[in-house]
Amino acid sequence: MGLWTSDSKGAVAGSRSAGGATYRPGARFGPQGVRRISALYTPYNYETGVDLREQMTLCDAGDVFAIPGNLEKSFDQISKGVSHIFSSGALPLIVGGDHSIGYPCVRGIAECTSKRIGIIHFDRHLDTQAKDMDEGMHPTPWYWATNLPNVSAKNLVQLGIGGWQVPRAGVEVARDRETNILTIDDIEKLGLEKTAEIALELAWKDTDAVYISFDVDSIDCGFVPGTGWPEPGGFPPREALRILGLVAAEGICGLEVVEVSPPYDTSDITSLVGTRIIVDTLGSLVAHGKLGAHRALIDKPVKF
Ligand SMILES: [Mn+2]
Repeated sequence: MGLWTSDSKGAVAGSRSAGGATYRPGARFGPQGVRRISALYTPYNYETGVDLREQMTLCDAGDVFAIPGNLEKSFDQISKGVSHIFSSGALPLIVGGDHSIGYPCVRGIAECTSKRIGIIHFDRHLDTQAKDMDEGMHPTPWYWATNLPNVSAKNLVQLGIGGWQVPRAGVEVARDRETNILTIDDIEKLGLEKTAEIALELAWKDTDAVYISFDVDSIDCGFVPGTGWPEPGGFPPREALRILGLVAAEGICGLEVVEVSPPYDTSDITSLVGTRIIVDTLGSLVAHGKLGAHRALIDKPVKF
């Protein structure tokens, strides 16, 4: 790692950590897939008129090395990388890796600030149980992240949850801790704008920053075959991107895109969705004047 410069406003870092996947592997190649297909894109968005190249220096900080078979050491590596990027003033944009990285990514930011952080989480799965297979696998990140002193489960907003892959152990924790869950059915009834409004209200209630975690499996598996736990019935990509743009408009302290698994992908379309999540978030931050706002949070910079 370490390719970014002090004047950069955004740093993309990959995480090869994929030891938290419980069945279908391959998310360690997610950063490669997103990098490869990102060659299709220009920095300019026609609908909004935003040209990212005019607004920011975007730097690829390389991959965080994970230690195969050792989740805790991998998590330490990831938190160090994220806190280093965040402390530099750059906005961390993390490409996973499986969803177990949600915990060390949020921890890396939370350690650099005394401020309180909310989380907006796109997923078909709750990911709130303490352990899976007796380890902190990919259904567990929010159990651990909401144990952090400045991250409350009451500011965790979980969008798109549903289907037949939500372990009941996670349901119990989500209810006990009072996370905020909107299923696909809820969102269909509320509409996209109202959903975003509710998500912002809950994630920002008594907090100073919001982190976005985007699991690509929140999108209907017909559009994202390259993922660990595909599940029919999720968001159409257009609707997920619309909500994402609306919630990013208030500013973020970091973004992660997880569970892109290129070995299962077809024509790189899942990696392409992953790329859109990053550029659409950046486009919204630029359009709403929120790029760089996260720097006000840094009051405990981490030095290595
Ligand atoms: Mn998921």
